[in-house]
Amino acid sequence: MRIDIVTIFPDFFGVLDVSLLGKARQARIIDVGVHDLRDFTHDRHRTVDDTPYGGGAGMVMRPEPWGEALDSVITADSVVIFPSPAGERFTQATARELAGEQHLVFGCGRYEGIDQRVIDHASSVARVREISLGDYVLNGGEVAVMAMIEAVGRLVPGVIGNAASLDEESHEGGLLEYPSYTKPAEWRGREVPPVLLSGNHGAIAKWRHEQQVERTKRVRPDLLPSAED
Ligand code: 6GU
Repeated sequence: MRIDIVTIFPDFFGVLDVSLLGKARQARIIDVGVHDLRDFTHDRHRTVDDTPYGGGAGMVMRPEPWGEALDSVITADSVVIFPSPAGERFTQATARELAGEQHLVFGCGRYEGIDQRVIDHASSVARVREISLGDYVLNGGEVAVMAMIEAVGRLVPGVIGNAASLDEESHEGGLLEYPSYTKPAEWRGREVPPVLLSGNHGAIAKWRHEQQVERTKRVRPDLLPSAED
């Protein structure tokens, strides 16, 4: 998979060198290019924003540098993602869809957003999605894009050694994960649930499923199918 990121804060993405994604980059499973939006300006001050037409607070990102930056990375096969609190919600299903793509382009907006014509133009040359992490506001798209890249990247074949570990985690199968335990069997007076020491794989699977349902009901009832469905 190829990932291109356009941002005015390229330094944010230094963390992509470490951990699992860093290894995936070294192994060339995931190729990442980070592009400084200001490199596509032509004035002495490298201006990327201006006041909004129609008035109002804040600044809007000007279309010209965005147009040139996106022209340099987008192809007809790209999926272009604009992180935005006004976008569709990012879920594990979104991550799975994006993990199947060959080329993702992330356009990180700042200030009050990007001139709408940039999104409209990108939509005329490639598939475009405006995506939100959730119902809260971040200062810019950079941190959101980092989260999306981590969620997508770990689903790309070869990034995680043990693919089976992907099947049992929270949000795969619509339930939250069951609690996990390791040695020692007793710690500070707290014991590991005896069923996990029983060697009875049927009983263990049943207990884990019950734990998933109980935890989901308690903290995320919205994930369970409603009684009328
Ligand atoms: Cl994707 N961007 C920004 N700026 N704020 C957000 C977000 C994205 N998702 C939630 N809040």
